[in-house]
Amino acid sequence: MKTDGSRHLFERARVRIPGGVNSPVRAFGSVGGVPRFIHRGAGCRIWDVDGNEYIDYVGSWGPLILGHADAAVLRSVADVMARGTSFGAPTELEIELAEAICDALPSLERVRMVSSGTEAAMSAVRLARAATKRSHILKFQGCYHGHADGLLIGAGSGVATLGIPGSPGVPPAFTELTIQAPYNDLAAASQAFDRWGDRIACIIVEPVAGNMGLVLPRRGFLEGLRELCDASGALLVFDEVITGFRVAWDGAQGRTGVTPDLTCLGKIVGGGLPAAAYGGRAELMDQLAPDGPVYQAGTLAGNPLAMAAGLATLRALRVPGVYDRLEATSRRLAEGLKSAAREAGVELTVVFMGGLFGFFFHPGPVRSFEDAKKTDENCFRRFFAAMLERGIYLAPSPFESGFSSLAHEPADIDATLEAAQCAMREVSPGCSAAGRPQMR
Ligand code: KE4
Repeated sequence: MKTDGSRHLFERARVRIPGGVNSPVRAFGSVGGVPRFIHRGAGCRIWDVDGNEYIDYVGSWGPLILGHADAAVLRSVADVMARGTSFGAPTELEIELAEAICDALPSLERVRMVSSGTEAAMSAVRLARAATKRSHILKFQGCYHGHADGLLIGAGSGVATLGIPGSPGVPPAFTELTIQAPYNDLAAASQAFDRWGDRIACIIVEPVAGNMGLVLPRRGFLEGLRELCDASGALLVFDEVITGFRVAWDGAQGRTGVTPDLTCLGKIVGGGLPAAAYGGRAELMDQLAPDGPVYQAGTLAGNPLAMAAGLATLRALRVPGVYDRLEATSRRLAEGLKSAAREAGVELTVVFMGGLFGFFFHPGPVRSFEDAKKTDENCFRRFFAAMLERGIYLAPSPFESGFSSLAHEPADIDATLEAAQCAMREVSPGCSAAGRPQMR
């Protein structure tokens, strides 16, 4: 596959942009090779600067659930853009999107727009601390809530421990108020409350975890977190930046029946433009400035273009059968990958829910970050390269999820699974059934 154009652009990018990218995962560090510089996208496909075509399962990491350059989204953005791009003053579009979000998620009486999922999670945590007058928060290993200092926590041990900085530049003092426990480990979460209970302001959790590969909540896990919060006066924050409007119209909270006190949203609500949100009951959200004392602000929060793209996207998702269709696509992908692996003698664990799918080169089950780290990363790297060579663009890391869209037609899935059968056969000699590379 010709990649000279991407290679030259990557070299040029590195002169002025750290690592040549504006977000680390795009540099292909986990998989090697030349990150593809994209020229254009349409539907479920993208084309790089060398003219190579790919069926895309990243979709800008989740926002493009309708596919690239969706006509209705582009039309909405163009109509709004003709009247100006941003005012730093309220617009009716912000009200319309807030009303649409609150209609979809009954646990949200109020919602505040921000410009990234990081801002949404950071602000929700600040609000939870203010509302409870408590200092500590509990998160789970392998869950990612953006790069705010107090949420950038190093991989922890098998029990509930106070966080250690996950990045240079984050002083220990900034993470000592963050408790971390293994995902799906209710006992560890309970121990955290035994130890820090009346100091815990909130639990923040991905109700379906999409940042360690795709890991589903075990039966009773989310319900147990709800009970721990109710018993202690802590708030339950669902980070639905990935799952919101992706696993169901009413998100993971709708699918699981567990109601959080605050919800973070992102990605799809901006329809591919920079927008995210957080919301919850009025008695919590009304504590935010300007009505309340809890400060949070943003120059481009509620930007009209992003509101237009988000509204057009939600309008297209509010059609009966959309999520059945999305889940059927994800199911076909997951099951097709599973059978391709089986035919090639490779052990693969597959997961899917709504417009999300994931796979691990590991016999499974995968219920935590510790489990996920047992995936055969070498096998993933070679499988990723083999699929990319065949025009299939997967997430360039074993610890991310796959994103299906309404633009992925059956013929695209057929093509993907045909490529997967060849790729699995190609990589199988180095991937053993136990998920460990055989002695070569
Ligand atoms: P952003 O600040 O990147 O908009 O959102 C942060 C965030 C918050 N919560 C969850 C559950 C998330 O998945 C994210 C960001 N997701 C990653 C992909 N795993 C974005 C891709 C990237 O970092 O480039």
